[in-house]
Amino acid sequence: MLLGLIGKANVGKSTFFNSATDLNVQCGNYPFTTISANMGVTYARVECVCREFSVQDSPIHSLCIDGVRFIPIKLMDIAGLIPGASKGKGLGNKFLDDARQADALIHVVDAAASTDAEGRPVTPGTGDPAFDMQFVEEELDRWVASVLGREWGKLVRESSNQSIKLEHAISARLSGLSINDTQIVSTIGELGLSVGNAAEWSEQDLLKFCERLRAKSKPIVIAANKADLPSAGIGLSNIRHMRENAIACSSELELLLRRATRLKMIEYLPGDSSFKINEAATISTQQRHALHRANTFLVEYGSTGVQKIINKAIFDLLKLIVVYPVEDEIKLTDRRGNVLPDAHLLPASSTPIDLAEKIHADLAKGFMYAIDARSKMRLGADYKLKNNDVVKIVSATSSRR
Ligand SMILES: Nc1nc2c(ncn2[C@@H]2O[C@H](COP(=O)(O)OP(=O)(O)OP(=O)(O)O)[C@@H](O)[C@H]2O)c(=O)[nH]1
Ligand SMILES: [Mg+2]
Repeated sequence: MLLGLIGKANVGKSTFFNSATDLNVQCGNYPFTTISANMGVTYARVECVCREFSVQDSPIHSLCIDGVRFIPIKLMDIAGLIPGASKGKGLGNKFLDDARQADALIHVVDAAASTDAEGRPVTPGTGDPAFDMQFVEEELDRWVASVLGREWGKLVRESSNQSIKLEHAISARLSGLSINDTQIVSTIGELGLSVGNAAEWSEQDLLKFCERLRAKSKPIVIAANKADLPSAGIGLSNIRHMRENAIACSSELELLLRRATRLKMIEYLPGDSSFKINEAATISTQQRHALHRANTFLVEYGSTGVQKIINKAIFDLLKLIVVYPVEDEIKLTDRRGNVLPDAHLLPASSTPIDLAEKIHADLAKGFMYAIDARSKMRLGADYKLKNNDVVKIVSATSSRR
């Protein structure tokens, strides 16, 4: 699973990326700072099951701090776009090609209206975040439409001559969007279009069709960034007018809090609603001032918004669940005695075989059954895993691992 950061040029995508991954890619107050996509790892924040089981865990790949578990997921920072990107303007299709790989998108918007449509800095409050938001999504839709439109006549002809179902021809052409035939058929139905007269679809029909397909295959959460700037008030309400579940955030303040945490000036976990200053640390007046700014933001918004946005993408858009595999269902350990060693993010309808597959292909090959650590009941191959399940996989091949 991969989350992608998209948005107009110069809205703070790379700052969001750095704040969420602890990496340090280039940021700058001008458009097209990022040219090639950056890849990193961020984390979902959940309440760990260690408290429920009253165990002291020792995770390996994920992280548990005082009962708060951080589970890794890949995050991609993508080049910015400007109006006309689907026709190649700015960095054009490069951006769109990268966006295609993501399973869900975080659309970063400059809520402070401090940049024009092409990402150039302007007096804060004079930009138009609502317009930006609309054009970015339209560019995505137009790009899908251009991929399909280029070959529409050919696809329709092939599907009637060679009796390939049209939905199949479409899903094959849009393979990067990971959209299935059923979704395509249901979208055609929702729009009152028909497969029978696909040759007659207007350009507008095709665009509407692509808009729906894109929304289904690349769900989006809006990150109303730069919400720390005074000019963000109006921008935020305009954004929320269009998308009421947009989340206000300040990537810059999240970055600041993480750096202060690394320097041991404060105690703070990503997603926290407050932080504690370590009075023994040496903190300059300027640093205290910056921390005060962050605190004011947390009091007003409840958090910096960065973790909330990542969690929304993982749990609301992708509807992933958290599952803890163990080798000993009594002690909840792996073979080395690590307690609750791992937590995995899996699609909601996953089975124990899917979990085994994620751990090791061999484990899945010899799958016999799984054991639920809570009930100690056996779970079959077709059991649908639930959020926070702790399971042992019993496999004929497990001893070879
Ligand atoms: N005040 C404030 N400034 C921010 C915030 N996030 C980013 N910025 C500033 O916005 C400018 C652009 O940041 P980047 O992260 O480079 O933006 P980008 O969207 O990656 O830009 P491109 O790669 O050029 O598309 C920089 O000057 C950042 O310091 C924020 O939350 N608050
Ligand atoms: Mg960038």
